[in-house]
This record gives sequence, structure tokens and C-alpha cells, in this order.
Amino acid sequence: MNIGIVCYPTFGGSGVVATELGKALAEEGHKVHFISYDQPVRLNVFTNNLFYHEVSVSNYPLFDYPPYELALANKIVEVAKYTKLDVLHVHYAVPHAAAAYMAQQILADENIHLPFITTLHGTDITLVGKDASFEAAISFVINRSDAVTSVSESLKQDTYKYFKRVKRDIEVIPNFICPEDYVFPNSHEMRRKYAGDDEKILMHVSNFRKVKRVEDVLRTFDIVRKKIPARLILIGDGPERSNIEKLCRELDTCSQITSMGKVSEPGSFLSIADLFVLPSETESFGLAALEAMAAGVPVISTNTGGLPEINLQGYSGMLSNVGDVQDMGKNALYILEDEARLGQFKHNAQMQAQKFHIDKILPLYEELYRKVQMKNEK
Ligand code: GMT
Repeated sequence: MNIGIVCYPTFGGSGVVATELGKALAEEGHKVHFISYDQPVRLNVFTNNLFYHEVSVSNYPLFDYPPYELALANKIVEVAKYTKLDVLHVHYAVPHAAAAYMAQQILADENIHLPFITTLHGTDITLVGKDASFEAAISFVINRSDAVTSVSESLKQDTYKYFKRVKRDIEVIPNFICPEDYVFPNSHEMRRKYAGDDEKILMHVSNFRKVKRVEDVLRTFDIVRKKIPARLILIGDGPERSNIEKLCRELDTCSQITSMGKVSEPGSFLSIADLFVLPSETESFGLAALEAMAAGVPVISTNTGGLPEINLQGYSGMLSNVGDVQDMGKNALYILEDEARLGQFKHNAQMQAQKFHIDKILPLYEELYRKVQMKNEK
């Protein structure tokens, strides 16, 4: 099939999922066309059937806000016509689903039908989309999509809760990993660059937005390092960075923390960690936690949103209420202080990640693409 994928190109779960999905579809022989304003960070391979179409927005002095959505709709029309797209898959509803709907209407005027699927990822529903200034428009385009998927059952329920006008079916297709991408035979040597043999490594990966509560990572680490030799590796960057640095000075933990900044493929770093910490306020899925598990790293997380669907209490890790750093610290020590227990948790984490193997998830998307295409042909 000829598949168009619209996504954010930045370091965020939705862009990562969209890109990995597109790469896997291309490996299956589909022609995949990425449409975005920049090259997605994980789009690092190009084969005969992977294409990238850049959306550029003219910056006329009249515009305080350049009309990205119009430029995107226009680019979708162009790509759909000239590459004969069978289906368009947009990741993150705001504003991608609206641009897809507009493109669909423009193409319909030329007797071209372009079915589009909207995948809801999280903040497009729980933070951004439910904002009163978007809610009516986002409800409308969710209802008009040819199919809608959400990355967890929890996000599906949140969509019905926050968007009362949404009455349609939403199919849950969870995020996925390719386990082979998280196996690094030389991780022992790499580990020695960051920690002594007697030290445990805690890790956190995110885009350092408020919703990630990175300060709770530091507080959890502070509890751990007072009991056992430990180091913390932070991967990512974002608006909370300076608050985090301030807190690490206050807690006097800076010398035990390494900040790696943005890393496009965190797999090799994850493979050296003993414990992953994800204390988010809300998380529709928690792809970063799944990536950690795939690398054999147990997860200390909150129990909000879709996290309990991924991280299983007492098996792949442990879950606490949002903000309860005492409990997170206690849980972290419970896992780390006993080598046999840590080994068991590491093994379980890897087993749990297998449930989200790309080989299980990819056919679900392919089936959905066929379904919307067939509906179109009828
Ligand atoms: O929160 C992020 O890191 C970015 C955001 C995005 O859309 O890029 O992530 C959301 O989508 C991810 C992929 O489906 C999920 O794994 C994240 O849980 C979700 N973030 C939130 O719900 C806060």
C-alpha cells in the first residue's frame, strides 16, 4: 500500500511511534511517505520505499502565527495526488487530524477519496485537546476520521470523558518496541564509563516538561543514594531543565548525576541502567517505560493513565501515587537492594516488553489500513 504518515518530528513519544511504525511498514514492502515540518528524529534510514516530504510555512509579516495547518493540508493534498496514497495515518490529533480532514475535503472535489486514521497519543486529549479553545474542533475531526485508535484503554476512556461530543468507536492499538533494538552486547564496558562496579544506575528519559515531574526523579534518587551507592543518568532536555539543576544543587546530588541531553536512540544507554524512574503526572502509555523494559530495566512509575497497562506491580516494576516520592524511594530500594530480586525484576521487565513486540502490533495497523481502504472502495 501507499501510506502517508503525519507526525511531529521532535523528541516525543508520538513522533517516535509514528517513525518506528513507518520504518517497519516499509520493511514489509509498503511505500511510506512521512509528512512533517522537519525530518523526524528517528528517521535515520532511507530505503527505496521510505520518503520524507517537508512542510514549509511562509512567514508573511502579517502572521503572528504562521498557518501551519493550511500548509500541512496543502502538502497532504500534493503528496496524496502525486504518490497515489491509499491511506493517511495522522499521529496526534492537534492539529494533524484537522489538516487531514481539510485535505480529504479538497481531494473529494477532485473525486479522490483519501481515508484517514487518527491515532490519539495522550496530551492531544488529556492536556491540549480538551482545552476549550480546541475541544469542538478536535471532537469534530475525531468523529470525521475514517478510523480512530488510541494507544491505551485508559486514553480511550479519557477521550470519552473529556470529549462529550465524541460518540464513535475508538480502537486500542498499544505502542510497540522492536526488542532487538535494545540489546547491546558491550553494555558492561559502557556502564563502567558512568558508574563504579558497586554503584546502581537509575535512569530517566523524557522531554522535561512539567507533566513528567522530573523533580520527583531527583527526590527518589536522593532517597536511594542515601542508602546505597548509586548514580542517576538523565536523558533529554526541555523547559524544566533549570528547575531540575536548581534542585540538584539544593539536594547536593549534582556530582552523582549525569545529564546526557537529547539522545535520539536511547537504547544503548537504557541497557546500562538498573532502574528506570517515570513519576509522571499523567501518561497515556509511557513509551519510555516500555523501552526501558525492553532493555531489561525494571520501572518505578506512577499509577496514572495507561502506565498500569504497561508496568505490572511487583512484576516488571512498582507503581506509586503521583507525587509520593517516599513510596517511590522505598520501592526503588526494595528492587535494588537484593541482587536476586533485581535479577528477577530485570528478567520480568524484558518478558513484559515482549507483549508489545512490533510483530504483534504491526498486523493490527495493516489490518486497519485495509479495512478503511475497503470501506472506501465499496
Ligand atoms: O509526553 C510525551 O513525552 C510526548 C507525547 C507525544 O505525543 O509525543 O507522548 C504521548 O504519546 C506517547 C506515545 O504514544 C506516550 O507514550 C506518552 O505516554 C504520551 N504522553 C503523555 O500522555 C503525557
